[in-house]
Amino acid sequence: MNSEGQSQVRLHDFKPGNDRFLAEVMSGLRKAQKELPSKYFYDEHGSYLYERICTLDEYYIPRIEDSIMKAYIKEMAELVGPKALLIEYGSGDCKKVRILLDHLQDPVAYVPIDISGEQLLRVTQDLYSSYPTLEVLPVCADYTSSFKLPEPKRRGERIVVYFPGSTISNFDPIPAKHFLEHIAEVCESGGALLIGVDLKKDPAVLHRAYNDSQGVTSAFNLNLLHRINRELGCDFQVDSFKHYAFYNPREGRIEMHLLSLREQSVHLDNATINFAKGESIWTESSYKFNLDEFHEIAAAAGFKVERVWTDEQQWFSVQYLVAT
Ligand code: AVJ
Repeated sequence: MNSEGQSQVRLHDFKPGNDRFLAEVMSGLRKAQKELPSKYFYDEHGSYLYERICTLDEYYIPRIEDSIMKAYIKEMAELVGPKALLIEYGSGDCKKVRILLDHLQDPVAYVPIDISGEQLLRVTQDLYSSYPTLEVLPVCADYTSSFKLPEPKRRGERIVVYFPGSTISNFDPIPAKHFLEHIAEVCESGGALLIGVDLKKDPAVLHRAYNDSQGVTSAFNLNLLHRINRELGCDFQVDSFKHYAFYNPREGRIEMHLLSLREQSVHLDNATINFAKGESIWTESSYKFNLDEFHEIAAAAGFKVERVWTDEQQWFSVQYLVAT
């Protein structure tokens, strides 16, 4: 405890440097179909915009996931069992996990993992105020790369990974399988994964969710260019690009792009990158699954689907997968 009576939070820091950011931006912009990794959306302002997206009526995911969590939390807590070590990938504002923390029986520790270090410190403080006896071990990392998990003081009965919000949707099928394999290793046998998985639905609903009427998703997409300008010294004319999102039914995914409204060039680390008028940068994929499709991916990664909860319309699912 410090003089303000707040506990000193120790951040386990594996935050990647700007060199990795630059390398990934450069290689993405050199491809025939230009692309940028969606994980870079979440700087301070991007995280704020994402939180605003999550309050929009059109963006159904958080609302429905939350209703599923509330309806079935007792069953979920029972499956997780006592003395679990709870790890969350992409913990963000750490609000979703609270319902679990409120219902789990004596979890040994909670390990939030997020790329945004500032936010992680803030929310860890809040968690300590709400759950004074819970050991919180925050990890700042790009969870798609390897890092060492901190050791909790008490030994847990099992490791349970929480991966809500259908963040798995951002991975292409092969990386998705690899990522789930990695989680299966982290959980060890007997551990489990509680995951939010978005489902296929009327494309009109999907279209509205990624083209909201207030333009928050557009601002979220364009913020990536502002971030690249600021952190990598690039010179994107952000108002010469336009948010473009559509459902690709063949691939079963929403694609977000940034369209160049005119012929233009940008400069990045001594390179010049040219854009034709109408050319796009592909910034995000958000896959929508059938329950069978996801079942197959989970099985291929070493998970048995133990329980699936959905809403009445089957727009979203929360699934409990056990590592085999
Ligand atoms: C955080 C990956 C679940 O794909 O729906 C929201 C991110 N992108 N609006 C999604 C996002 C545009 C979101 N996930």
